[in-house]
Amino acid sequence: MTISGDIKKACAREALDIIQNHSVIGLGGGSTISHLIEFIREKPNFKISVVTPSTSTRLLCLKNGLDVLHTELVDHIDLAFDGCDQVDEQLNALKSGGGIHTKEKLIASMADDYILLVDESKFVPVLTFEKPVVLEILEDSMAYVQKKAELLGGKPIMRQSDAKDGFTVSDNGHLLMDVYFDHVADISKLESDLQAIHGVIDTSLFVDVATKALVAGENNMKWYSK
Ligand code: ABF
Repeated sequence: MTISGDIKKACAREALDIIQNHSVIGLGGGSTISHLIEFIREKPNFKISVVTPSTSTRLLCLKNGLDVLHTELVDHIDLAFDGCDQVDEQLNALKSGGGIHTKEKLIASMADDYILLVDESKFVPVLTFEKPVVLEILEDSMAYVQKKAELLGGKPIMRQSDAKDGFTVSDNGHLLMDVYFDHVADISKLESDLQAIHGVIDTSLFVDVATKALVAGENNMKWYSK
């Protein structure tokens, strides 16, 4: 199913309505967030400050005249918004885009609410794991984490960068490992088992992280809360 940009725009516009003026908001990545940034710019006399883990989102905010704060100086965020690849009915989510999930989870933990903005094609009863769980790992732990991920039933593949014909390095200077799972019986257990592997910095499985989700369909919009 191809999702029209109009659905993503409608989702972003609905999200705009809950942002208070003079608040500090977190913005993740993806096209829906890009629409939200454009809508914020269009709102007259609307002054908000942004915290973001995403370089492309930071640049887009600056180009749109938004005030972007240095994350290291922020200890509280009113609302944080993000996209994801898939979210289930318990608001567990899988994100596997740019490998910035470690910082995305930091932003989420700082926020009173962490809200996923998705089109209905991404809202599923149970996560299907068509996309990999991404691990940010310490370089020294590569072979060890690969072995542990295989013992958990995963198929680990180090993320390669064609440009540098070597391993992709995250914004934090660590390596990224894409782990594919055919089937996951217990998402919470998988997340805690992966987190327990020494060398794993964080995973792109968001279990008990999102507090709300806004799901946009062709003709409807639905809010979900934890
Ligand atoms: C990002 O949002 C990634 O996790 C994910 O790939 C992307 C999807 O957002 P959208 O559907 O709005 O493009 O955070």
